[in-house]
Amino acid sequence: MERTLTQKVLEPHLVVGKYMPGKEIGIRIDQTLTQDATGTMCYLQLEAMGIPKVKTELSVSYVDHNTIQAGFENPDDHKYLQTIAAKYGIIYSRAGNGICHQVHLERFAKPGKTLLGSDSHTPTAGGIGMVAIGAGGLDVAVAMAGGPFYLTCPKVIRINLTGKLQPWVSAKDVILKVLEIFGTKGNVGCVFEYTGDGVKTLTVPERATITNMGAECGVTFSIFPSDEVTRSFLKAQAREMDWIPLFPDEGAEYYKEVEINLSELVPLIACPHSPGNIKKVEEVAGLPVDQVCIGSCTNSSYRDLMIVAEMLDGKQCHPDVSFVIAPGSRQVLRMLAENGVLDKLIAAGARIAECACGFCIGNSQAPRSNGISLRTSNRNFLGRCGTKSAQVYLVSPETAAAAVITGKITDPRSLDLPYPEIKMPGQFLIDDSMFLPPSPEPEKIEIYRGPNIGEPPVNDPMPEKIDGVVTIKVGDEITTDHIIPAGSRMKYRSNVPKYAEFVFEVLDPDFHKRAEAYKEQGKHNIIVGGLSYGQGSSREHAAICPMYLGVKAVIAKSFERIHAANLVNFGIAPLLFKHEADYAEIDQGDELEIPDIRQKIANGEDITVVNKTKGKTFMVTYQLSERQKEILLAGGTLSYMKSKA
Ligand code: MIC
Ligand code: SF4
Repeated sequence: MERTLTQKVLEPHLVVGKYMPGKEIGIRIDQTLTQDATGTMCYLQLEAMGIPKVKTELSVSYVDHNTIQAGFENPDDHKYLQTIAAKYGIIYSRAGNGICHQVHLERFAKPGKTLLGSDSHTPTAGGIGMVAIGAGGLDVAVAMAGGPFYLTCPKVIRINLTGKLQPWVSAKDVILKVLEIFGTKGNVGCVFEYTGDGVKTLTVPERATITNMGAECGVTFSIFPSDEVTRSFLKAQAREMDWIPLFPDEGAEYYKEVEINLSELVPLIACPHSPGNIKKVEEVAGLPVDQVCIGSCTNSSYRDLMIVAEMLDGKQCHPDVSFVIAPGSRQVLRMLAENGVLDKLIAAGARIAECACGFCIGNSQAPRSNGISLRTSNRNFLGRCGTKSAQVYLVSPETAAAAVITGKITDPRSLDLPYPEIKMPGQFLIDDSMFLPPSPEPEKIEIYRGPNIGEPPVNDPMPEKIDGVVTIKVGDEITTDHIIPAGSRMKYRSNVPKYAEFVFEVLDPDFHKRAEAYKEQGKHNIIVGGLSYGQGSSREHAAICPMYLGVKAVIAKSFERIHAANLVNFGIAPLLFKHEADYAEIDQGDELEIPDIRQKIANGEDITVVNKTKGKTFMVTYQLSERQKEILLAGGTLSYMKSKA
C-alpha cells in the first residue's frame, strides 16, 4: 500500500502497537534534546530512574532559555546541566551557542530519524525530514532511559504547496496562512505533511520556520520531504553523509488535504493575543510601533538576518523604535561577523542580543506599558513578553525590517526597495567548539547542585474519591503561559515550591493562596477550563506546580496534547465535560465531589460529578489509554515506574 512520509518514518520506529491512526503507539526515539528551562527537571527525573548512561543514538542538552544571570539560580542550573551531561553521555551545548532548535537543525537533525525534545518547538527539525516531537521533560527522560515514547498514531493532513513565493513574502507568511486555515485549536492528534512542487522552492531553514509554528496549531509534528535541497543544506553543514531521500508514495491517502499556492500569498500578521489571529499586513498598516524584535527559533537563520541586513543597509532605525536582534546561533552570528553584515545591522541601530531565546520568552526586552511590539517569534500570548498591557504582533523578518525603517506596521512590498536575493551559502561556518562532549570517565564526575535545585516532587496515588473545590474557572484557549508564566519567573524552574507561587499569575495572582488554604483544609483543588486547555509550551511545570498546590483534576471542554500528557505524568486527572453546556453551570468556589474516581477510571466508565454547592450532578469522561490509566491511578509516571520496578 502507498504510504505517507509520516508512515514511512514512524513504522520502522514502532515498538508498541500497530500503525493505525487514532490508536496509541509507542515509538523508539533516536535523538533527544532538552533546553535548560525544562532540562533541570528532566535530568532530575532521569537521575531518579537510576540508569548509568543514556541509551539514545544522540542526546543534546542546550542552554538557551535562562541565560540572563541576574542571580545565582540560572548559572547554578547551567553547572548542574553541564555535570549531568558529562556523566550521562549527553552532549552539552553551552550558553552562547544558540537556540536549541536552530542549532539542532544545523548540526544534528537527520532525515528519517525520530527526535523527542522537552520543548514544544522541537518539530522545527521536521524541516529536514525528521519526525520531531515536543513533550514534557519526563517523557524525554524516559526516552533517554531507552523507553518508548507514546503518542496517538496521527491523522496525516497533506498541505500541498504549489507556485513560488513572490518577493517580500516568506516562509513565515506560509505558516501564518496555515494558522489562518487551521487555527490554534481542534488539531490535536494530527500532523502536517508538506508536499507538492512548491516544496523545492523552499530552503531547509525556510521549511523549518514552517514546521516550527505547526506547534501553534497543536499538531503533533510537521514534516517535509528530504530532497536535493535537503542534501545541499546538509552538504553545506559538512554532513552530506546524514542525507537520505525521503518522499511520500504517489497516491498515498491522507486524512485531509489542502492546497496553498505560494505565488498568491501576501505578507500576513498575527495580531494580539493569539498566533491564530491572522490578518493581512496591509489591513493593519500604519499602526505606530515601539519595538521590533527579530530572532527566536522561528526566524533567526542566516537567510533571515541577511535579508534584514540588506533591507537596512545604509538606513537608520526609526527614532521611536527599539530594535533588537537575537541571532539564532553562534554559526549565524559568526557568519554575519565574518561577511561584514553584522556591521550593517549595528550601524542601523540594532541592539544585538545573545544567541538565545531572550525576548521571545519575556526574560528581557519587555515593551513599554501599552507598547506595540512587532516580533518574528511564534507566540504573542497575553503577558508573555513581560508587559501585560503590551500588544505583540507576529510577522516575517521582511515585515519586521520594514517597520524598523518606517516606525509603523508596513507591508514590505509598499517600500520602494530593491528586493535582495539571498543565496544560501555553499558552506556554512562550522565551529563545534561550544559543544562539550560527554566525559570519557563518567564515574569521576561529581554532579553539581546549587541551592536552587530541589528534588522532583512525586504525587500520591489517585484517591478513591476527589472531594474538592473549583479553585479557578477559566475560559477557552488557556495557554501554559497563563498557567505558569515564564520570563522573569523562570529562574525558579528547579525550585517547585517557589515557582508554584506564580501559578495563574497573569489571570489571578491570588490563585496559589486559595489553593494552599484549601489544601490545608484537606480539600482537593480542581481547575475548570474551556476549549483547548493547555495550549502552547511543553513546560511540565504547568502540571507540576498545580500538583504541588494540591490540584487533583482539571475539568475542561478539550485539552491540547502535550499538556494533557503532562497532567497524566504528574497524576492530575484530565477530565472532559461530557456535555459542554455543563461548563456554564459551574462557578469558581463550587464544592465538587467525584465519588469512586479510581474505580471508574480503572473500569473505563464515565464519571458523575456532584456539585454540592449547586445541588446538581454532571458527567465527565476522559481519553486515556490503558497505560495512562495505570499511570494516573499510581499518582504519575515516577510512582508508576517505581511500582513496576
Ligand atoms: C516556549 O516557547 O514557550 C518555551 C519556553 O520554549 C517552552 C518551554 C518552556 O517553557 O521551558 C516550550 O515551547 O515548550
Ligand atoms: Fe526559545 Fe522562543 Fe523558541 Fe521557545 S519559542 S524555544 S522561548 S525561541
